[in-house]
Amino acid sequence: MISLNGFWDFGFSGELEEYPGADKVKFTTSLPVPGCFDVEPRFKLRRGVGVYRTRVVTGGPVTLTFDGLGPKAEFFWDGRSIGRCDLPFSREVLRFDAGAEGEHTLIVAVDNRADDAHDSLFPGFYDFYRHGGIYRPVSICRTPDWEIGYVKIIPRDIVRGIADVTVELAGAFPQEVEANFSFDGRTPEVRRISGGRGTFSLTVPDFRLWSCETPHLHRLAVSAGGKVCEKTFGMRTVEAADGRLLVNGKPVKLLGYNRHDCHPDFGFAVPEALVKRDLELIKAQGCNFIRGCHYPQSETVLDWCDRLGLFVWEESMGWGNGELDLTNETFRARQHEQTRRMARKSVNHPCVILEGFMNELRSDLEPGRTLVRELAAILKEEDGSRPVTFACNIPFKDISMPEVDVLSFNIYPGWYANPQMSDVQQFDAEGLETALRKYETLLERPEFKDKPFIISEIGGAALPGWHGDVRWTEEYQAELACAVFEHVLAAERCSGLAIWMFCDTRSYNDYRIPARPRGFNNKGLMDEYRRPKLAWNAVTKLLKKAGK
Ligand code: ADA
Repeated sequence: MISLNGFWDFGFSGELEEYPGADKVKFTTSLPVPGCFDVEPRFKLRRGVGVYRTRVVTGGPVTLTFDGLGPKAEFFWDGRSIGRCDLPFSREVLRFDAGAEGEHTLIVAVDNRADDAHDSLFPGFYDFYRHGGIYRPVSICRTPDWEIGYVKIIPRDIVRGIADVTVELAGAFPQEVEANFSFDGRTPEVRRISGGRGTFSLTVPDFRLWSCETPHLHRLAVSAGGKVCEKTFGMRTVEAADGRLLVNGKPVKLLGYNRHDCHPDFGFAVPEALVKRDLELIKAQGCNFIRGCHYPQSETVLDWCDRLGLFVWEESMGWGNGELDLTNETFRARQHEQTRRMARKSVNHPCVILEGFMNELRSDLEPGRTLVRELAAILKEEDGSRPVTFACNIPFKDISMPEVDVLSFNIYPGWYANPQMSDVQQFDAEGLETALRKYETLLERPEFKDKPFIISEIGGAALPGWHGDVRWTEEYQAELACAVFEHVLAAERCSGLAIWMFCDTRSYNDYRIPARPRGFNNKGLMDEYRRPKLAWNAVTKLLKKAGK
């Protein structure tokens, strides 16, 4: 496996012309991969086709892997198109014949031009900037005749330390092969794999539980016929039962933030060291949870949450999708595919305790409910060991929540107008409490009684450095955030909170996404460069006092 990360030649084909084809582009500079071209000073926030080029020495059948890019792309090998990407943030695996041994040219044409088609997974009206680039690592290898293509480890019994291990072989694999399963470098257990697939219940020797407090990780090396595949995993269980979220059989309260994996200087290609720092800040504050909004997460995020002990809600892409998207066959097929790929990619990460999709879809419509049912079924089929949810912003009108395991509300009392609080300029603690209680009456419905409940978004904006006691000031935001944390800490029926949001994130400020001064969603408790606002410090104090 060769990493193709590094500097690639780059040429920009402007926004007005038709895309001329990769071979007609002038390569004027070099840019880093992973990276987003529209954060570079020369191309800042420009729309067009960014063309990346590199040279690769190889030959014969190869497997080229992109861990995530977007919003759209086409791939060319020696000038010939070898595939497209319409699933932003998803892993793309291309298998093709690279031709004769020697030097070859790989071109990736990344398209961030306006695209509001109803089949698009990343149209321009979402409330987070549509950066163009190769967001995540790229690698290539010579395709072996066959390989251990997939290993899924599902902890089943955390008293005796038993995990169900599924192995799938890929390529021209032998019909019968002996496989060795070695945990943490110990003497292997031997099983036979017939027909390229098998599931085995195996005991993890001297296992230790994974939890937020003790994030112990184990390794499993599977080897068969000279091939090896190694995975890291954790022993822990997650259940939604009796209205509670249980991790390792014990009720947990999730406390944390929505986090966009984004930075003004790097777009969606946030360097590993910065990702690590973000997550450490959240953990050090006394929180235990992030909602990775609103797309499949990078391996960097998930690896670090595994190690640090932070719970993660991971979700496939969606943002307020309405009827025209929900009834578009291509859109639905892309949702299915992205959700399936996400589940398979993340299955062994113990940090992922909730799987979701379709943030704030029109869950009051029949096509919305059908899609929720289909996506939940895909997650159950691929994984089945984690509760499934989606963030609902219309809980009183919704018809889709009965299809999932956990109820998650995106609600904004104290910010967006609502019956209790429209026109209120100063923070009204009583109004907030009344509004929250009203939402919680929904939990008494018989079909919801046994489902855990989470506040998946809540918050208000503060312009960094803007002071006073009315909306948009740091003081107002701090009062709101503290009141919400206090409410959730005291509310028995509430299994979690993800404040909207960790830090300010680039968006737009136009007719479709108005009230985004500076072009940012300003509801971060930190600004976009991770400088704390008053609310961050106030919440830190509050959590410390609460013993977190
Ligand atoms: C929604 C949405 C977020 C963000 C938020 C806001 O609930 O899910 O992405 O746009 O509202 O700031 O209004």
